[in-house]
Amino acid sequence: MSLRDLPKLELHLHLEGAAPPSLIRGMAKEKSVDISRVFCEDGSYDFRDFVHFLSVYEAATSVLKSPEDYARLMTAVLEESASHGVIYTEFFVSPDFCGGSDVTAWREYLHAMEEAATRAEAQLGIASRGIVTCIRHFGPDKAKPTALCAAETAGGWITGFGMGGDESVGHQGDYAYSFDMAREAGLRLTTHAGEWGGPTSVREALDDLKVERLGHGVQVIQDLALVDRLIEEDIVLEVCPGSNIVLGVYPKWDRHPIQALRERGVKVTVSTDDPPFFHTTMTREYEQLARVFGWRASDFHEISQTALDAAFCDADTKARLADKLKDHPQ
Ligand code: MCF
Ligand code: ZN
Repeated sequence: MSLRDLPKLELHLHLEGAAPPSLIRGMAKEKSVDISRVFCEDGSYDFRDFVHFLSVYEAATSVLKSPEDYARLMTAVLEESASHGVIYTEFFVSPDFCGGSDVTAWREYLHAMEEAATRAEAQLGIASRGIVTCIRHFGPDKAKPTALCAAETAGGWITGFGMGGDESVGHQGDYAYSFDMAREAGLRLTTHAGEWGGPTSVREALDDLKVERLGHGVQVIQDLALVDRLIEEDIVLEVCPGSNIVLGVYPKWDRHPIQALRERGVKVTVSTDDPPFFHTTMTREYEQLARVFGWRASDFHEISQTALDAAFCDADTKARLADKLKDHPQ
């Protein structure tokens, strides 16, 4: 079995975080922007810890200045994902980085991204959707115009609303106004919780934001009663093991709780988060899961089915993706 060829669904991918360093370096050169501090000598992204990662992410993103830049980025990322067998991707996209959460500017960026995504689907057979994402450490007031951008562009390619960033800042419930606005606009909801914030953050995400999926969510393992609640409420985890190891949430792959969560009955999916930052790809995540936990084709098929069920896309798209999963022998 070639793990690279297995059909994959990825529910947790930050668009700028998936940017190949060569693309960002090239754009910086074209625009004479000095972002040398973003890179190591070997050309990869350079950061020390989680908080530094967030600042390097934003510095790298600062060279993306126009809708055309975002179209180039979208094309490059979808080509790379398709080369790893990905048949469906959900992107976290941030109006804060695309025109400062001004709705008119956001529509232009979104149009460019959507066109690139439609082209990639026609040429490479990879489908995608967007989750408008507010950034926690920018604070609740910044999240409101972001949620307005989400509500104004809901339907079509934008099917979800979420939150990323530094979980140690404030509480999930501080963002309830924005999540309520997005829910009323018909968007599906997810938030980063239980990456750093432990079970308390997970509980707040469920109680105060009423999300149906959790970005990471893995620290729920510290509270088995809450694990039972995730199972009862059918909450799906967007687990990004390679990201957790590089950022130091867990020290080593064999200490990662993905397998323990799965064995207890939690619905898990697998994603890369910000692949070039974490020196990973979907193939590499699969290789590590096979090596460390002995996952086989049937395990990968199960998580793909979970991702398909939890995907924020329409029934027709799901039916097409289900056919692709069925076509692949186990
Ligand atoms: O999942 C990783 C680490 N945990 C939290 N947040 C992020 C991760 N990768 C990117 N982010 C955040 C970051 O604040 O999402 C934003 C970035 O600015 C982009 S959303 C398109
Ligand atoms: Zn993330």
